[in-house]
Amino acid sequence: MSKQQKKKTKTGSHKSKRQGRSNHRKSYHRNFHRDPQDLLKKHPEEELELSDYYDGDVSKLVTGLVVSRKGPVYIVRWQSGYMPPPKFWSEEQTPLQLGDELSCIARREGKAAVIGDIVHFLWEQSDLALGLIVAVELRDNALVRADALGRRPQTLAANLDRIWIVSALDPQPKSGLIDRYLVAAHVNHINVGLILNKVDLFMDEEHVDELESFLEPYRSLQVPILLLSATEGDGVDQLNDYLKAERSVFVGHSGVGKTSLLNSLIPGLDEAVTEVSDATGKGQHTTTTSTLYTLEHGGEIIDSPGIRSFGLWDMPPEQLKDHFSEFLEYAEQCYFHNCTHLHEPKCAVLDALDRGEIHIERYENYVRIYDDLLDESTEAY
Ligand SMILES: Nc1nc2c(ncn2[C@@H]2O[C@H](COP(=O)(O)OP(=O)(O)OP(=O)(O)O)[C@@H](O)[C@H]2O)c(=O)[nH]1
Ligand SMILES: [Mg+2]
Ligand SMILES: [Zn+2]
Repeated sequence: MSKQQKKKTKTGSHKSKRQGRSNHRKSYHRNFHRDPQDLLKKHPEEELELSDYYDGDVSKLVTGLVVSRKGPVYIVRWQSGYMPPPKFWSEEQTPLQLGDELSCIARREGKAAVIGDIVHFLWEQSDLALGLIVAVELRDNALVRADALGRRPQTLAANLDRIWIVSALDPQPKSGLIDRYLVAAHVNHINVGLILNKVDLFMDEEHVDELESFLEPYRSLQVPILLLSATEGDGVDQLNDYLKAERSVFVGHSGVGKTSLLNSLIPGLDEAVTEVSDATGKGQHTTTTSTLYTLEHGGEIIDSPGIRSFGLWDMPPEQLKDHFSEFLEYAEQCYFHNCTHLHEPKCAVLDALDRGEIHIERYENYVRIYDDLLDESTEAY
């Protein structure tokens, strides 16, 4: 098998209502080992199901960056490490060079790898792949959500500089989703930016008002807000200025134009996009796998599948308030030091809300998310 390229399949994903079991939650950091060589020693060759090719020499570990995943196969960009000897390659294979991408499968701790992870692998020929990932480098950060049942963390991408939350007036934007992303990014110390795409469709007066009222709650937060048109190219240069110095990810509902933005940023890229459904007003979940692209002038951007909802992971309800950044300057003046800003007397956040200094929509989303988290944490077994 030679260099692998990734193409999208069109299978949908089904998510049912979340049923939180927060007591079962475990830190996702637990799986990671600092020293992959220790890991190889811990799990002998037989346990890793290695072929005879691997002779127990841990210096044969190779390092790469996960740029995509499809089922059990990870696409890894080879970054450094041991070059396999000529005998490794079969007759029909062309030996890879550093920087090339190859298919890998994973064993043991390697299975925790996600897009953006630095992984350690061994050269290992199999039906599916050329490499076997056995360890994942500790992450700087990760975008994590609760899985559909709310029982496990689902890591969407690792080692990010910025999350671009993409929306459009069509499909209808949901500020609740944006606020959940903002919280998840804040928890993990990842910068954010808001993109309002498809502005070419919303230039008339009526839509401009709608657009402004949608964006208003976010205007006072310290986050960049970009109004763009992926299809017309408006504002794309401004976005490029951010992207070129960072590794970032486009997230949001299906149909908002994440892949279209990628297509406009990378000349010649022609990834599949699909119209928003007339019947439901929603996107059609065209992108099904996250993929990392390297931009010509620097920077890396990950296109991700549109999501229906985003459940916060490992968030005790009483900590939520710390991740609504505009509350923080007032919270110090609340009478109770552990004020939740929900019902307490002498609450400085509620006073600021009354004075219009905190946006009502953001506050209402805070209450909604708080209630959701409370439901999860008190759910009976
Ligand atoms: N008018 C207009 N249409 C756009 C723009 N950007 C995207 N679209 C259209 O919106 C539809 C959805 O775009 P996609 O790029 O597939 O959206 P996506 O966010 O990648 O969707 P998923 O992959 O399903 O998550 C397509 O029909 C695009 O042509 C834009 O700036 N203006
Ligand atoms: Mg897409
Ligand atoms: Zn308060």
